Amino acid sequence: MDDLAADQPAVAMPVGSPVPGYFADPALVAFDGRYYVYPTTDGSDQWAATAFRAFSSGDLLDWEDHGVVLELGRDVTWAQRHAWAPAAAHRAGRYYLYFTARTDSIGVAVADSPLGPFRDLGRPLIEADRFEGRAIDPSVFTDDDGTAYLYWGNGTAHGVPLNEDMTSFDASRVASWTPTDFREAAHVHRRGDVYYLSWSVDDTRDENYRVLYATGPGPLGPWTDRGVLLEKAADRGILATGHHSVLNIPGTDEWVIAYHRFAIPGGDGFHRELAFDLLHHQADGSITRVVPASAPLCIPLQDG
Ligand code: FUB
Repeated sequence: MDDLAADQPAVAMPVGSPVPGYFADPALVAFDGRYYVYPTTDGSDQWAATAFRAFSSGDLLDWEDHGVVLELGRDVTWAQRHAWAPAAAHRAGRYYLYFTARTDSIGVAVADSPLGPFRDLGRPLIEADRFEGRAIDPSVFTDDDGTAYLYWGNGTAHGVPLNEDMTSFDASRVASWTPTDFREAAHVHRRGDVYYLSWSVDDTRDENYRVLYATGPGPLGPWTDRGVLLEKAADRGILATGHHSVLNIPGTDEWVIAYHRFAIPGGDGFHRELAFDLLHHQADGSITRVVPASAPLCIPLQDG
């Protein structure tokens, strides 16, 4: 780890996390035969991180740290702090990094490689107060027809098709929902004809931070509640499991949920660590509630 790690307090390092260190809000994706994870860098009071790092892996187990790929202030002139909750997407040879900054706005930066250098739009993609609730926690879902959708929100969840350029959208097409107990981190994935909206409940500083989900017939709902997807395993010291992303391992029916939890041992809402688990979809459209594991997960990724 380099200079950013030096800012982290001298709490014992976590065990059992695929990416050692204090990180949260993982966006787990597969690009061009390799896994990438883009997290929030944690370990500072009030989540004051100023940069985004990227990690890559061939098997989900061994991760290479590629360092900072986007730095607020230097690369993003409209924001200095609170680099939170990135999301990544790929279209036509370009890579898009969506991110929260300033605690209330969402930006997007573009690169020719998953590792940057990312060029920011020069202004927020979603300004604070443009839509109901706080503009944080972007995530991207690309449907089978190639249409990409952006989701975000705190207090209210929003979703909208992105334009072809991936850096704009028609505001009149924004759909908004208040899923049960919705706090933040709306995420959509699809398996077959079923679309899944999942989201985090409670406060990331509370050990009960958890993930609920709903299903629907399309990427913008309407949504039917399906209950808890992921919650703490307090008996094993696994707490505050939330702010996730879901990845279908390309070419398979294997699914992985990436999320964060209080770092083990000694973590809290500002000292979180990443965790991965398998997701098991059922024929009736439900997903088996995740039993959070303590051990790292390894799934080699084939080229393609
Ligand atoms: O990491 C900073 C914030 O904490 C995120 O934006 C929220 O989703 C919560 O995880």
